[in-house]
Amino acid sequence: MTSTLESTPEADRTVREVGIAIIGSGFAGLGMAVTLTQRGESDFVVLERAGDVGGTWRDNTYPGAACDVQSNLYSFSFAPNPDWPRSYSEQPEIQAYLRGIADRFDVRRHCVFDADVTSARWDDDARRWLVTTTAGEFRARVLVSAAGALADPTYPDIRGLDSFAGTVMHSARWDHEHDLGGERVAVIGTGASAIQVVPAIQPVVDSVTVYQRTPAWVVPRTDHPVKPAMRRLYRFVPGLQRAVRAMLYLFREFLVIGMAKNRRFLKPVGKLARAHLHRQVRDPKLRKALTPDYTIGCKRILISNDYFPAVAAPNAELVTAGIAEVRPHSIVATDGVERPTDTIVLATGFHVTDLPIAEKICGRDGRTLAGVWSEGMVSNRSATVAGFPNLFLLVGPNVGVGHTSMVYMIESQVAYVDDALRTMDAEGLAVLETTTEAQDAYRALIAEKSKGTVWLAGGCASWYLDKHGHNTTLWPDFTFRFRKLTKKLDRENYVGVPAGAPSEHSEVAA
Ligand code: N01
Repeated sequence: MTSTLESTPEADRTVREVGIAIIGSGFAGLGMAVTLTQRGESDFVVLERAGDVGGTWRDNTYPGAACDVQSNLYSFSFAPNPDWPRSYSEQPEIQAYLRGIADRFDVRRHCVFDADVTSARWDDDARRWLVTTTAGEFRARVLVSAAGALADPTYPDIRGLDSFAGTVMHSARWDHEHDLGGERVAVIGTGASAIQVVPAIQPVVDSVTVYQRTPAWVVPRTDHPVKPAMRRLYRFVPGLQRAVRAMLYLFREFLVIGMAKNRRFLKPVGKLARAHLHRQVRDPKLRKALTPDYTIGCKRILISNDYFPAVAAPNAELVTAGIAEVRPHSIVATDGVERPTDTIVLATGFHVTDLPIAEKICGRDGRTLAGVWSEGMVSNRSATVAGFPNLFLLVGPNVGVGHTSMVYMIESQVAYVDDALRTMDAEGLAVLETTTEAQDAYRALIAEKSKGTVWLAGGCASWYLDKHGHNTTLWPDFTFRFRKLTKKLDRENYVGVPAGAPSEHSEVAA
């Protein structure tokens, strides 16, 4: 099998044969690509809709964008970086890290940039995925979707938003050409993105109005620069950085006890958040408006030292009344107050429970993944779906985490997918497909683990739950349990068709 990677117009008209097509080059896509490269697999492409690697860390360039997990943990275990300038890195450093990974592990030569996947269809006769992109067509034995869950912004359905005459930008699609200096800016949303945007822009704007639907629990950010001596130490004693990483990991896993097992253990975290609010906000009315009425942890716990001071600043206003309508030069709240506005920042999140990539992937019987998931996302071990042979999902259903590093989960998933690919090779399988029974069992496992957790019973609405109130996004347990569950392919939950065996669903049980 050959893979022609030159992106010449002539090549674009031909269908390129590849072993594995990976969609996306964020942490997940890169992690998969590095793993394949490391074991000598070279017959793969990484289809990237943008012009560079990085995924969400390439796209989220809003002022103040930073990670709320320490970099010693929020990085690949196989590529520690002794040179992180701060304990919690900012977006440019993380993006530089990911670009460095692509270079160091020679992944770029597999990347096809500006290749937006418009459809991926399983051809049961050919036993191949036919992947159509804006940079040409690919026929792949295996498709790995690493398109990400925080990839496609959600634009709110607010009356009159289209009629706004000023600038509207989503936090994930920041317009750096637009100068906010001296403007009256409205920020809609108070999630992880908003609480980073608001303090970053508050000092330069004329005024900032924060439209809050639900207040967030916010705890202090224990961020600090990493001293050069410490960086040297990390460089020469890598075991030290590994030890710090392990400590951070364990500390964060303790939160799961409170979130998923016994709510009592969340009490100290709640106290910390209340004390933080009290210390930073003196005005009792504002303090009350910023106090959540749901259990801490139900939504993502946010970390910030400058959000509350920014909202309490003289040129800031917190609006808790809903938005009635947007007019060409103003926003009218449901209490009737109209506020003149020059720019609207939508910090309104992403399509997480309705992943847009799912609309583009068509399985054996012609149904899209979105169609199969219309009543909620289902999978076996968060990675495979019955009816979608040779398809593997990274950062798909029930892999999300609110308390620790997503990179840990991604590495668990990559190991699982890699074991599946090795199994296919070792057994000479043309097709590997999970069973509906395995999928049902996994759904039941997730439902059982989710019962009584703070995400389901914490008294809030969040993007962790789908429209039916089911947890289809989060892994509701310790992350080491996910790693154990996905350490090896659960071969008994798959049907494999050997190469050369008759096509027509000639299922050979494992
Ligand atoms: O998005 P969100 P985000 N009218 O969905 C509000 C990761 N992340 O971009 O809470 C008015 O959390 C909505 O209100 P409500 C992280 O995983 C990580 O902030 O639904 N308001 C909410 O306040 C995070 O969880 C970092 O009532 C509307 C906000 O918009 C995920 O990204 C940094 C509205 C959306 O919050 C998403 O965070 C940033 C409407 N019509 C992000 N619609 C790190 O540091 C929505 N809202 C790693």
